[in-house]
Amino acid sequence: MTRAGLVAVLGRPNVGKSTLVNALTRAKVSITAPSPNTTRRAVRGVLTEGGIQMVFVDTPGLHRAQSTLGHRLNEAARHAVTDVDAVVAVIEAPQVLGPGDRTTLALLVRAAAGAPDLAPVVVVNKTDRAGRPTVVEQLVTASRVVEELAAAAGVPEVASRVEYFATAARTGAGVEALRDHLRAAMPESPYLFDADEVSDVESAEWVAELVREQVVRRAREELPHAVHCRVTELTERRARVEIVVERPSQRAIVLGRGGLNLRAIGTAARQQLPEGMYLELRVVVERDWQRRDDVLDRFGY
Ligand SMILES: Nc1nc2c(ncn2[C@@H]2O[C@H](COP(=O)(O)OP(=O)(O)OP(=O)(O)O)[C@@H](O)[C@H]2O)c(=O)[nH]1
Ligand SMILES: [Mg+2]
Repeated sequence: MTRAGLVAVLGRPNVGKSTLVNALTRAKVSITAPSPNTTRRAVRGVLTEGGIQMVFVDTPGLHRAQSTLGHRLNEAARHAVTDVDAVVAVIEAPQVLGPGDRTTLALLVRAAAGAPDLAPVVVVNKTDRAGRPTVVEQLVTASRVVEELAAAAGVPEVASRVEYFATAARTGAGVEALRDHLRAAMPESPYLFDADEVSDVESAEWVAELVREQVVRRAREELPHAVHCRVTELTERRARVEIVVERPSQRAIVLGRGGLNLRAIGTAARQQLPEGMYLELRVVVERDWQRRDDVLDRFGY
């Protein structure tokens, strides 16, 4: 009998959830960037090895939503913890534990309380950016907060089920130990995905995501939030992608002087596409799309 299960990865924006899911699956299944709210839907990354399949659910960062899009992102993350076999709450070592981290740990406790077989895990990530004492302190603080939250929720016994790991997703440190622990938590089950699948992201969506990753990595402040990418044509030889922004001034930023920024975006994205594929980019303005339910529905958020 094979074993298979779902592992939801939660945390506030920018703690390294997507980087961690990529490291755990040993593939690039989710885009990453230094700005918050990079992940916009629950992306599933699959690892099948030795008769055991793990499906990691990367989620949008939990945050104080300021737009309709933001509310939908939080909703997607909260929804991802239902019916899973393990929940990984990610916090980061170099930052003081804040309200977003508490929300994350509270969700972990709640998910574990409702499911006695669920494996609850806390990961302190970015250990490469903090000294050993800081990492240890963060682990201790997290476990104290988990105890408080579990006691307050009337389920103090849940705290003793939580396991703690420290990782540097970017370098891979600690990832193997975490993967081994999660693998052991997978129940007997048929596979949930075909054994050779690595993610649930369709090729058209992936091309759009690779473009958005490059736009966001080159942008600052509010621009990353204002960008949506969609594929308008996709064949084996060519992809056309529209970069949607909210205002003409943002269009100018994405284009850059003489279109240089857009060209750099295209070059970097194309390097990750199949050899010889032609990529055509266009920047279009759709006013205030982040706040409009009709547009969000159309964009699939
Ligand atoms: N130094 C260091 N940086 C990391 C590590 N893990 C992730 N990062 C960086 O942190 C930034 C955010 O990483 P993501 O994986 O996109 O974070 P996320 O939690 O998925 O963010 P959202 O999707 O916005 O919620 C990127 O610049 C990553 O390269 C790590 O272990 N060490
Ligand atoms: Mg992410």
